[in-house]
Amino acid sequence: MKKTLIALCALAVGGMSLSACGSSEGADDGSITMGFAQVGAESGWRTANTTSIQESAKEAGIDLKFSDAQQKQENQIKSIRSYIQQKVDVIAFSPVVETGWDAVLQEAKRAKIPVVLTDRAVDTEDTSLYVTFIGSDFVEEGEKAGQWLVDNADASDVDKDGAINVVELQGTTGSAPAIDRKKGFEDKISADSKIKITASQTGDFTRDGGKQVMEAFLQSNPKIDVVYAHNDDMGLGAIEAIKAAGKKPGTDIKIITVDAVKDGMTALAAGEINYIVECSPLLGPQLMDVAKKVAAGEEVPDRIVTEETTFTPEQAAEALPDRKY
Ligand code: GZL
Ligand code: ZN
Repeated sequence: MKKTLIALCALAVGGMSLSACGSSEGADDGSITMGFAQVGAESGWRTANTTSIQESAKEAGIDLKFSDAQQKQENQIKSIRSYIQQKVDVIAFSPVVETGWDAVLQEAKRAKIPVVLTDRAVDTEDTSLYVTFIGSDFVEEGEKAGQWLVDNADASDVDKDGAINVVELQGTTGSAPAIDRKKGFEDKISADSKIKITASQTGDFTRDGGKQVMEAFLQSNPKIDVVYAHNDDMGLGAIEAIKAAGKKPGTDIKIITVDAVKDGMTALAAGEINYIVECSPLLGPQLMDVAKKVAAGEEVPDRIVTEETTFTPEQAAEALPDRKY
């Protein structure tokens, strides 16, 4: 039987199946089995987040089953259902969008499998559907970005026309970071009537998405002073488009992004980005700590906020050598 099972798994994994391998009928040797349904591999942040989760599971001795949903909600739901069937001890996931989870989370609840949210939140009335949410405060990240622009308004009106025209590259439509980073930014810039968002569109958190949308913005908006990108990857795509249009990123057009992954910090240190708000992907250790507590039936806080900061070009140059991702 075992041999067949392994062969079957090898086949399944080869076929990039969503379900994970091995059975874990409530392993009674005290070890914990976790099913993790990841969003995808859309950005440098996501890759670092996946590494943190996989490495932390190994260090914690937790048996991790992992799936990549290619940013599709139906794939994440399929993965969660397969983890329920495999009777894992705990399910964790980063919901690609905020809504549409109640049914599958009810199924996990009926199966008495605790669910931990990481990175992104779900928008549900029934908070009994998950044990805790470990992740950043995205509204605060948007506020930090907006506050920087208010504090640096004059220098950001690069065409000196008295108006600061901002184009916004939004994250994945319907995702918590896209909704909240927009909200926080708009709250802060409302303090200065010179600052206006003249165009806003999703680049789906990818470099290519940011590049394509920025190309369109450059065609249709003669006056762009600032780009606000909801993540570094879309900001890096925008830099390619700005350069192709014969303009200097960071000088002719100011750029503000969120994440602070290595490629973003490198562009920041080079002055092609002007400000980055950090969003830490290193959620693995906290997730494994929560999983152990939950498995032991211990109380855990219902919200765990990750610590993060902001970077100017000078601070990026200083921080780069020690950055883990
Ligand atoms: C934020 C995370 C976002 C990152 C993007 O916690 O959900 O998704 O900011 C990533 O880089 O794609
Ligand atoms: Zn201007």
